[in-house]
Order: sequence, then structure tokens, then C-alpha cells
Amino acid sequence: MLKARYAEAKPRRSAVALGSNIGDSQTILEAAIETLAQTPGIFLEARSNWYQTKAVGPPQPDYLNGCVTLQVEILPQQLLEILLGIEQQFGRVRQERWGPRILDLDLLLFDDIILDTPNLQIPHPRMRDRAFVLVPLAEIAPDWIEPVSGYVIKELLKEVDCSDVHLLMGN
Ligand code: PH2
Ligand code: MG
Ligand code: MG
Repeated sequence: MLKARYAEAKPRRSAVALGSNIGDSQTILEAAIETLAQTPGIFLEARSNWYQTKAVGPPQPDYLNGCVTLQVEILPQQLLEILLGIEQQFGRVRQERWGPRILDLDLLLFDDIILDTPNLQIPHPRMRDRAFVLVPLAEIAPDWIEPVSGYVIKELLKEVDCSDVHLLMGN
């Protein structure tokens, strides 16, 4: 019994991508990190710089993107619910797929697990192709193995075009 409880409490490491292209994106993203860090069972491990990135998808304003790594004592599904709750708290309204948004929090990685359920896929299925995810993630977790490809983040980064991802200055 004691053993089982210990197993449950074992902290896991997770990576989350943040994005915004409506409103005062930097203030919104900073506040979202603060909210995450104050959530019981979630501990902020590292955060990247912010990057100004050209929107992928329909024409829309540039995004501000970044990533955090977390130590968590909750399950992936619970983390997802928390992320969706924070998006809502910041006024996110779900509209067009890949359309503009006040706040987007995407669960990228959860330890080395691979999960494929209708509402949650881990690793995030598009993270390998997205420079706006890989650039900030490589800053804070270069050696984390993306378990589907088997490649570390810094290797995946070499395969994408980073020309539309620019470090936000004065950070
Ligand atoms: N998110 C999207 C669609 N396109 N483009 C950039 N640059 N950054 C994003 O975070 C982003 C996007 C849907 O989640
Ligand atoms: Mg997204
Ligand atoms: Mg999302």
C-alpha cells in the first residue's frame, strides 16, 4: 500500500507550449505561467524566452510563443483539464481551428509516455514539425527524447525551418 502511494506521488516531468496572438500577449503569457506555477501539484521547472513567430495556418497576426517544463504530481488527463481551465480563465473562446487566440496551452510531453486518446495525444502530434515549439523547447529541454521519433529535441530542431521564429528582445 505504502509502495503504491509512493508510486503515485512520484513527480513526473511535463512540457507545455504557450502561445498568444490576441491582446497583450506577453502579459497574458506571463500571467498564464504564474497561474500554472500556483496550481497545486504543479511546479515550474524552467521557462524559455519568448519568441515572435509568424502564424502557421490561416492569415492572422504574429504569435508570441514559449515553452515551460514542469514537475507534476498529477496525471496527464488532469494536467490537460487544468490547461483548458486556464485558457478559459483568460477568456479563450474556441473558434476556427488554427485561428487567432488569446491563449493556447498545449501539452507536449509527459515523461516518456506515448498516449493516443480522442482528446489527448502525447507527444503532441505536430510538435516535431513546429519551429515555434522546438526553438523555445530546445532552450530548456534540448536532451529530452521525443518518444515517437526517438530523437532528442535539439536533433528535431535541425530538421525545421526557424527563419520565422525570432527571439523577443528586451525580455
Ligand atoms: N498555434 C496554432 C496555429 N498556428 N502559429 C504560430 N506561429 N504559433 C502558434 O502557437 C500557433 C500557430 C494553433 O494552435
Ligand atoms: Mg496550439
Ligand atoms: Mg491548443
